[in-house]
Amino acid sequence: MWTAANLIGGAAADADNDQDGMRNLMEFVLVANPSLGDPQRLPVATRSGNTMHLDYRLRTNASGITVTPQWSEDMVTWYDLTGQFVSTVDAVTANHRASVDTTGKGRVFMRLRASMP
Ligand SMILES: [Ca+2]
Ligand SMILES: [Ca+2]
Repeated sequence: MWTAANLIGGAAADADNDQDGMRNLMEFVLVANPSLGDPQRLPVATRSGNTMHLDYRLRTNASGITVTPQWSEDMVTWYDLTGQFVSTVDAVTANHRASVDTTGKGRVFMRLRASMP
């Protein structure tokens, strides 16, 4: 239904129809448009003192899809974080924040990983 409504009926979850760098599954969980480049839906990383945050808006009705925030120092080995609920936005979306302590670390990268069975 979501793929039909967004003009990508039958497209694979790992395809990037609009070539904006977000695969269709990520477009779905971030409530983005799979047929239109919409970078404003991407997670935003900020740093406050020795803490790095990743803020993102998630679909709340994406049952069966697991979204895991992760961090890495080398973009090879990734470690899972627990995203914290921040606030409800509307009937189908909510804001979340994941944080990592950067004390003693070199570069810190963060990302979201979405997977479904
Ligand atoms: Ca895309
Ligand atoms: Ca898009």
